[in-house]
Amino acid sequence: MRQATLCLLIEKDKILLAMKKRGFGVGRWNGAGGKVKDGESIIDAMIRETKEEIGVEVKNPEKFGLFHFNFPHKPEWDQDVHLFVVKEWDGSPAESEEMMPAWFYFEQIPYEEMWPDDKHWLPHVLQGKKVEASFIFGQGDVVRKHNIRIVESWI
Ligand code: 8OG
Repeated sequence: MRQATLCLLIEKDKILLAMKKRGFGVGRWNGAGGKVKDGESIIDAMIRETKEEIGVEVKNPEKFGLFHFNFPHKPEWDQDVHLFVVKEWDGSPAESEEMMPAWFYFEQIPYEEMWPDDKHWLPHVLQGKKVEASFIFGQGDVVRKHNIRIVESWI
């Protein structure tokens, strides 16, 4: 299964999201991240993508989620995504060719302009819970089935 990363910067009651300007997920607010390259570790991929997409150097990332995304009508989109929450970093978030970052208060998160699964798991993560979840998507990126499990710690 293809592996990808997702990085969410959190500062007190605010989260950094970035508008995806091109490629997969274009037009949606999301964390930085992308595909893990051959021979690259998951954590190195997350650090690299976050630097490339929003210009910050991640410090002390903590793994908060593992997602299994399935698209039965488009299996080439299937992937596992590893979520990291980051509370320390160097540099200021900046726009790149791929993403335009902005801070949102937790209560103003634009769920309707995000991947439709995010509303199911992000509230848990904002409460400090770690999650493993599966999502099956139908045509039009509708969530057909989902399953979320709170994880105490990663093996
Ligand atoms: O390299 P590429 O642009 O394909 O990476 C896709 C990015 O989108 C990567 O950071 C993982 C992330 N991503 C998915 N699916 C979902 C999803 O359903 N919700 C969120 N929040 N992010 C997702 O690939």
